[in-house]
Amino acid sequence: MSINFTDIRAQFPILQQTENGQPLVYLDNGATSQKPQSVIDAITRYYTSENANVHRGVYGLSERATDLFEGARKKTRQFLNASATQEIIFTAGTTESINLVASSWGKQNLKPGDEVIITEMEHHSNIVPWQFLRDELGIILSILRINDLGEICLDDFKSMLSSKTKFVSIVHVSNALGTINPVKEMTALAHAVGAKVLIDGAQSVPHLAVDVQDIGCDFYAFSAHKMYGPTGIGVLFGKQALLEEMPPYQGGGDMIYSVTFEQTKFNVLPYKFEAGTPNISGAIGLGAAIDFVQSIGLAEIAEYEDGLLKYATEQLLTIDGLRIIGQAKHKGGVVSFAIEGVHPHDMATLMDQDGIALRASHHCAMPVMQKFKVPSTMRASFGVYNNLADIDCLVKAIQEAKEMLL
Ligand code: 7TS
Repeated sequence: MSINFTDIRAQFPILQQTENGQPLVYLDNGATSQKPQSVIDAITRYYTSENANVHRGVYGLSERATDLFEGARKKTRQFLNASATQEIIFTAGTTESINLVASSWGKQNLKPGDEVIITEMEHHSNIVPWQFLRDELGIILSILRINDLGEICLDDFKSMLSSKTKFVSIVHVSNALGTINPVKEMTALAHAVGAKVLIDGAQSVPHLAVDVQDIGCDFYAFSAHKMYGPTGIGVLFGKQALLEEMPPYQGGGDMIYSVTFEQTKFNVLPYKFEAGTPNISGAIGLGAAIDFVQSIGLAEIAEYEDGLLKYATEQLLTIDGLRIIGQAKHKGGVVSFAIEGVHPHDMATLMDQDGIALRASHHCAMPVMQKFKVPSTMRASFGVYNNLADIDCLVKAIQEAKEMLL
């Protein structure tokens, strides 16, 4: 099915503006996506006529705000196909979701000598929290290496797993390489040795359909701002039985059932993990973002963006000296590349003059840069409003910039 692009693009006010006198070509969706009018409107409407704190007031306004907030949780449950709303914890984003699991589940369940496995293609937010635990608890942090195409090998993974492996934390779609990992197979393999599994879905939820029950993972983390929603809000899905056993991550209001100076009884799920006034407008914006992607259809989005990826790959490879970093068989809409003799930052600066937002960075995945022996790469990452003309524009601008720089 083909998406009507002009319509989708027209829903994003920012894409109507110019940058440096040129129409904005936004190709940094891996960092954050732009927001459609429906998301902006939902947040504005909340602050204009629905604002009150949630779960507290018995007056109508607070009840309406609570309904909207909890309505967003219901949408998120359905979006991930989780089995209960108790399994949906609102966090500040993927980073906080992973830190929550490392801190709460990790400290309760891991002891010296236990092993946590991550892959070589993780974002720093799925490396550093586990290093904290390694240094604090004396656990072993093992790295599943990737091949020169930027893929993991399931046989390598199988051979690493043992009764010492207690936790596996893996990225679903790599932000630096675009690789889509076989998370369902990896989850089954990890479960076979009794390990729990977290999937970092920051780069997957906007681009492909995710079903946490089908994957079978114990935890799934994502951020709203990469899927057309606001910043400062994200989700941790966790299996209810595990979340029930885990201690709270932070203490404060809303996460308690009763408090005396001697003892505090904690609230039920999901509130046990949501201390303090939550990001109400953020959750409402996330709900609107879910409505937005579902109105198009995740399968349609995945197919459309795959077309963009294939076209971009083909066109970029016509540029002399350009090397694509990350050539996995299964890839999401991310193309990382290096051009012989060109510093990525110089290129991105020149792109900006043409109104093109192109990322030049280590993409918070420094070990990936180390593996491919580059300090950084240029990265074009696609969203549902990008089109072939954006890619043509990018390729033409790179050709011109290359002539200036070399
Ligand atoms: N995991 C992955 C795979 C990511 O791509 C990112 C952010 C995060 C976790 C962290 O998400 P946050 O919302 O908590 O910050 N990735 C990027 C990027 O590629 N460019 O800027 C941020």
